[in-house]
Amino acid sequence: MSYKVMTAEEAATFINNGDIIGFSGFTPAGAPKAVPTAIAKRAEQLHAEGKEFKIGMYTGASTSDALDGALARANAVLFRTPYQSNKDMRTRLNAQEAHYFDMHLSHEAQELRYGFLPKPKFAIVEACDLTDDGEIVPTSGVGVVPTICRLADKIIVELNASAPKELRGIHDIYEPCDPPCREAIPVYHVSDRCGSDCIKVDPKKILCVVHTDIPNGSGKFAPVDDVTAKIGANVAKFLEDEIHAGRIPKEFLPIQSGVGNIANAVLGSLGENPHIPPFEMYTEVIQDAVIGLMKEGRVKFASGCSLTVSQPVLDEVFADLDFFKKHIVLRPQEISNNPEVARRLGLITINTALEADIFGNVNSTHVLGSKMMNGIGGSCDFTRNAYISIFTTPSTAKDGKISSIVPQVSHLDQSEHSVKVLVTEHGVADLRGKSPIERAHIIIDNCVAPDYRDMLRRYLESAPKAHTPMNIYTCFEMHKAFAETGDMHNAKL
Ligand code: 0RQ
Repeated sequence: MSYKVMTAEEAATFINNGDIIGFSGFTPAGAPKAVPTAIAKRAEQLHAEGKEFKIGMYTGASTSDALDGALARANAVLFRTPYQSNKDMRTRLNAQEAHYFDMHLSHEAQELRYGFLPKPKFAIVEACDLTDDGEIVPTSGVGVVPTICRLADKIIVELNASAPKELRGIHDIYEPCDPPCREAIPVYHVSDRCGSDCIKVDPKKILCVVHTDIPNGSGKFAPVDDVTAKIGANVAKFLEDEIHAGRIPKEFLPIQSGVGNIANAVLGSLGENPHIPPFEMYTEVIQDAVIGLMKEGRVKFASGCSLTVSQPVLDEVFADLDFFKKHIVLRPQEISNNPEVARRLGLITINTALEADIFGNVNSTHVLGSKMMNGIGGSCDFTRNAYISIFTTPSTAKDGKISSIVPQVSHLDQSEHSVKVLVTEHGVADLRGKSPIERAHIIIDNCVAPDYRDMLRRYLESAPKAHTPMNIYTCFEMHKAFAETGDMHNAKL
């Protein structure tokens, strides 16, 4: 290979205070690990010498502790976009020590190209293969890598031996032209391919190659418990009834499923339901449950942006690439989350709310309206353009001291106009074609935890009669009670 080979520490010396870096990957999958950790060490050394050192960071979505965690702990983050889910990064953002713009994942690449976001100076990308003529083959996650490689002045490649070169062929790399020249994205079926199997860059832009063999280190999912199992069963029963009612075609429609434990459990329930035919996924993160269902023939094909699976499951995929390359395609997030494609394919979208209100508005991001949890990720990309959009949430959090359903969401991510169905362990609220007052009654009766129902009914009665009844004096009483006493049961409603 004709590229300069360096250690991660040597590569990190290219990065200076104020530099803007685009990182590959999507979740820990496909994100570089050695160089970001070395940059964090460099930051700590420079800080110890009294020098300033912070970088601007673009990623596909969340990353690993070796990237987000290390840089956050080193206080080396100037700004961060579009999504994160790391404990230490979350602490920095909420302490206002790093700026964060939480944005729709499908928008990131085009906003970079449009010049709405400052251009990255460096792209630091993980690859399973790299050729002398500048072909970069990503590993298990794609994210925003085609765009950052094209826009960056220089590229540092982490060549990761833990991901086999034979992954080539699983990716479909496509970047649309920008308006006024954009054309239809030619994905008409979940398994359609419209791009290339690698990212092509000018080899002269490749600054150096760093060899690693660090695995993704994606965590395990929490085992399915009683609550998540009931949520999953409720979603599956709802979809089964929709097929019987003729509102979902018998051959079914592709599923998009969000991140986290609940999403993973819901998917498991869908797979187990004998009345739901084998299905396809058009989603962004392919989680453990999908791979299990694929082996059983319950998931026919999955299009995603990353393989966000636990290490044993990733090892299984790598061990049988002949099978999985026929059943999986990994795309850039601009395509996996594309509104045009989502609406064309007719996706059934299933995402998770932190809290919802009695009218169907959803907050997926902010605890008590102010503390950032993760970000919207791709949830709005899919929800707004779904065939049918479903939100799931356990009816309570923190041992029942928080009701996930409140009079008024403390922060709004998905509006009542986009949320069609709300599901908790207690039941399903089908909000389609319902007025705000009808929605309020259905949500309270079907989804709210029994011990919070009367409180919410009293709230609704206390609100002046109007199209969307709202008592501006008491709509945050439940949040206030939690902030003051640690328990929403103490709300004065
Ligand atoms: O707290 O971590 O201290 O235990 O929130 O909640 O129930 O474990 O749920 O792992 O599925 O995550 C919305 C955050 C749910 C995620 C969210 C507390 C609760 C717990 C986590 P602990 P659970 P999950 C496309 C889709 C936005 C992005 C998205 C998410 C912690 O799904 O980030 O949808 N979604 N992307 O105790 C205070 C409440 C709470 C609460 C729960 N009302 N108030 N805390 N918690 N409800 C994919 C991508 O974009 C990559």
